[in-house]
Amino acid sequence: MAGILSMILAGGAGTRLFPLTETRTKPAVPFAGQYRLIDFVLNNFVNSDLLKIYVLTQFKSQSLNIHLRQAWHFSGLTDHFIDPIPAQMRMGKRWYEGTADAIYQNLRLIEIHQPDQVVIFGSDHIYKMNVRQMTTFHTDKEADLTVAAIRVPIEEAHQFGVMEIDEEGRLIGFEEKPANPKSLPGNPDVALISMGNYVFESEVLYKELKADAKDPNSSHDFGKNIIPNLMKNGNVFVYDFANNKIPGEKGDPFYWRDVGTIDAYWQASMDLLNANSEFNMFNPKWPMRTYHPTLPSAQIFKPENGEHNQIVDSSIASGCVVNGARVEKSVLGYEVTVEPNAEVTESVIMGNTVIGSGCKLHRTILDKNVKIAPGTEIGLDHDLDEKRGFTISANGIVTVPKGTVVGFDK
Ligand code: ADQ
Ligand code: ADP
Repeated sequence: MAGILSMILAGGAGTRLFPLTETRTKPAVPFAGQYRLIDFVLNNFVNSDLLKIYVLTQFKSQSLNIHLRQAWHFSGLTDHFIDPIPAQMRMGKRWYEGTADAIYQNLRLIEIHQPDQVVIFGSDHIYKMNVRQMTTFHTDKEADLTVAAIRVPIEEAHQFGVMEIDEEGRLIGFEEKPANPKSLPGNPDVALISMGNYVFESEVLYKELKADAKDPNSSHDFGKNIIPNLMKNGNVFVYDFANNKIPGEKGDPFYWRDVGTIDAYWQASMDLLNANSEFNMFNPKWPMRTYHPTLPSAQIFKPENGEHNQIVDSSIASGCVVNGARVEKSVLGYEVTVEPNAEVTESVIMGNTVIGSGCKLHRTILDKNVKIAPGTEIGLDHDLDEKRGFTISANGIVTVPKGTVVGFDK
């Protein structure tokens, strides 16, 4: 049956997010307590009623695969699926070389389904998008390729594909990660950039990928090769994210964050902790699905010594116990215990962690399975944190790797 086939690129190594990506691929990095990064794009597809989805994986995909099975597996109708596809070296003894090569090596899947269009999205961003509005725009324009676009401050534009369009929205200029990005006409402070989300006519995609595979000078990447080539010879349009409408949305509908670095990841985590958060997780017309383990509700106890809890502007997942502690502007993922007199401020605690009594954690990310001895301080003395082997970001966020035990005698 013809229609739309969706392919999600989920193979990113995420080197700039190290050490959070030491044991797992970037789309599997936990976020906002109960979620993983890939949940955001998958919710976009499912809420847009696009339910034929392949998730292309490559590096360290074990925890992503398990998450997909636990959170996103459905059975019944055989033409509705969310299937992880591991890299399988179908085109020779090599892993995926670039994003276009990841799709090229899986062209067989497109042949099987014979869709009219193939929708290809990345999986590293926090945003909501009604993907159907983009595919409708693509069909109305009779485009070969449509690229989703958003405006960003000019100083951030060098990290992205920077685009120029004509009055009709046709792509007339594209530079992947330029040193000197072009601004929007009449607006020197802002650039129009690619969100890394594409809608292709199947036949065009097929032809372009076959030709690209033969080019020995290509990096086999959508941003570096396929888009600039097709722009010269084809009908390429730009879908402006500012036109996207989410039903019932109360937050900033154009919130979009690339959480590619520790600082961006931390900031996006903090963004969720306002009563009027820019990114609204509470829209019943746009449910945010994920995996929910069998855990009791979070418990806030007053311990016997009478310490009081002080919890403000925070997000606390199931299985947590806060025992007479201060938790401010922080995310506690599944199964975090915070003991009496501890202080956790502006921090992200991913889960399965004990923070001992009297600890102080400030602007710190604890990956999963960390144990902190009573009285330990993290995030207050960066020299000490560095000596302990923790990572300090440009903006001073301390990240403690998965499974670290801090402060206990060896
Ligand atoms: P980048 O941010 O550099 O640029 P890239 O590393 O190409 O993005 O990753 C795009 C997506 O593909 C991510 O979801 C990633 O996980 C996945 N991916 C990366 N390598 C992969 C591989 N080998 N196999 C499978 N999946 C892989 C892109 C565009 C820019 C655009 C930004 C927006 O090239 O033009 O501006 O995304 O963030
Ligand atoms: P992450 O730190 O990314 O959450 P985990 O090690 O917790 O990674 O693994 C994620 C998921 O995979 C969890 O549901 C966990 O129970 C499961 N898991 C991890 N390793 C294995 C394994 N070897 N066999 C079965 N399940 C596993």
